[in-house]
Amino acid sequence: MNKNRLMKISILLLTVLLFSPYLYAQNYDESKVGEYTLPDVLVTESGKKITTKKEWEQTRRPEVLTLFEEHVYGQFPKKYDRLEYSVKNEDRNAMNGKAHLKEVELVITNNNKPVRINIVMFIPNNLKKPAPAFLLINNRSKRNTAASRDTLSEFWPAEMVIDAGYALAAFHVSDAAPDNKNTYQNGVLELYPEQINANNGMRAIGAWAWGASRVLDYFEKDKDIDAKKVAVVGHSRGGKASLWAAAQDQRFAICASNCSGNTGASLSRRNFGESVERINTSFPHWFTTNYKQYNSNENALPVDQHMLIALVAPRPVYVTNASKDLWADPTGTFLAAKEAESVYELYKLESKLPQRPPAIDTPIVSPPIGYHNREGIHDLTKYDWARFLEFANNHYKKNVP
Ligand code: GTR
Repeated sequence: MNKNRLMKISILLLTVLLFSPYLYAQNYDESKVGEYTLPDVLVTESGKKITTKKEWEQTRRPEVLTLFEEHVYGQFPKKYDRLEYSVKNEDRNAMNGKAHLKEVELVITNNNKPVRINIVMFIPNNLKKPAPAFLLINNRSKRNTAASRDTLSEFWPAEMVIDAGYALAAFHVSDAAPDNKNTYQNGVLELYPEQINANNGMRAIGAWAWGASRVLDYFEKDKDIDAKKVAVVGHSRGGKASLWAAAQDQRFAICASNCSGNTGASLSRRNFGESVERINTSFPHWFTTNYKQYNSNENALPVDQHMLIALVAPRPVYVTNASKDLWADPTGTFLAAKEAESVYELYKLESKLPQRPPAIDTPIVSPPIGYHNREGIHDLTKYDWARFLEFANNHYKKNVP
């Protein structure tokens, strides 16, 4: 290659590098959001209007679920050969006698390939019957959910949850799929290798949600847990997975999705904060290959995220934001929750959400749709958990602690 050509190519590459942050610059200006039209959650692909819960359950719900599988999160294989579990560590007197600690290893096998999911769980000792539970899909440090309780993290305030009369469990996303674009296949996807090259194949977020479902399979065998009262909780990328888990697995009684933002609880078509192109570029291993065709092309999506929230209906769903987390688009999250109301209405469940986004720290903790925009940064805190507890109490009609 001659010198001149090399020089030209270098200049071009340098320019692209220099300007790439601008190519992905995100909008934070409400006046620049522009117009958009959401797909109607209650109109089928063939244009039929859905007016009853029967039509929703028989026609539109399966259709919407398939659209999300096909275009966004990928297939969700339900069959596997075996699930075995063993209690690796146990302390009946944990938390000064308040709780029963169990560390359980699940081994799920399919086609002779195993995946291991480790669960840490605390169960209140003073309950006479199986405990309702919260399950966190932990996307952050394992220290947050340490059985030793030597780090008391707000991300998983186990003592507070135990005091409120619920069991608390967690598993780490890396057991199901490492959160890495080069290694995410080393986990659940080894059980389903056909997914890897499929354009609608499962990716990391799908694998994390799948992991949550397997923990629920285990809960059904654990007499300490009331498997009919399990809330699945996730923060941010974990909150995208908690919504997808609750959409796919209707055994989850409640879903909490904290600061889940783009391709979680906030609307993709709203041009504010993180975009589909940005998320697909930063995290190519989270969603399907098909999803990449919606980069800068959100209007072509046959779904938007209000429809994911609606898939949780009639079960209660709680979505949140933090005031300084504009990346996750608080307004877009609130609007998505509002748009899901029409499906709850088919079940005669009246949403208590206000017409406009509520003020900061003004939570709506009445089912079926909970929402708050907490003062502060992108995080999962005691404030968030305390609201999830109130919401669950309201749903199960327990006294608020
Ligand atoms: C960000 C990502 C968000 C959210 C977040 C997190 O970098 O853009 O969509 O998932 O990470 O998981 O904390």
